Amino acid sequence: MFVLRKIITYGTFDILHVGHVNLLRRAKQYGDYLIVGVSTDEFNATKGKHAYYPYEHRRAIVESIRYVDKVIPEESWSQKKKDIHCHEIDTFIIGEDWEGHFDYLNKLCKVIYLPRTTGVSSTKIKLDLMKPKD
Ligand code: C2G
Repeated sequence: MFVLRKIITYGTFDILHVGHVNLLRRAKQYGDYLIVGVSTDEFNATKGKHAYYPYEHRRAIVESIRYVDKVIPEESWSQKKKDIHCHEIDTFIIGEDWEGHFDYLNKLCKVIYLPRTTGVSSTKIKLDLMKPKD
């Protein structure tokens, strides 16, 4: 019987760039079904982040990515255990900038930290676009 290997990851995914796409593509290689928890605007505020795109846009953009099978809202730091349980997740994956922060989930599922893509970030894009054209 074929068992669906389910993966979950979370993030803001503002101003989508190749770092996000690399993470999602590599995460999908660990299973068959990838769920992405996209941070709501309210949750972003608790992360001290103000996304350029509102949640509805970021959700629609992430949903359109071929590696992504389902998007759920990320509304709190504490929802991961419930998500892993109710979506029957086998593997939690996130970028290594979070190394160690989610080890507590390894009682429920595999926890994997993937290398980040260097040289690109939404913040860098915003700063570069603000620079006067030479
Ligand atoms: N990422 C990456 N390389 C980059 C930028 C981001 O691999 N150059 C990864 C991050 O490590 C993360 C994902 O892309 O796994 C989404 O990044 P963000 O949108 O910045 O997510 P973040 O604000 O870190 O939110 O509960 C977890 C948080 O919601 C994660």
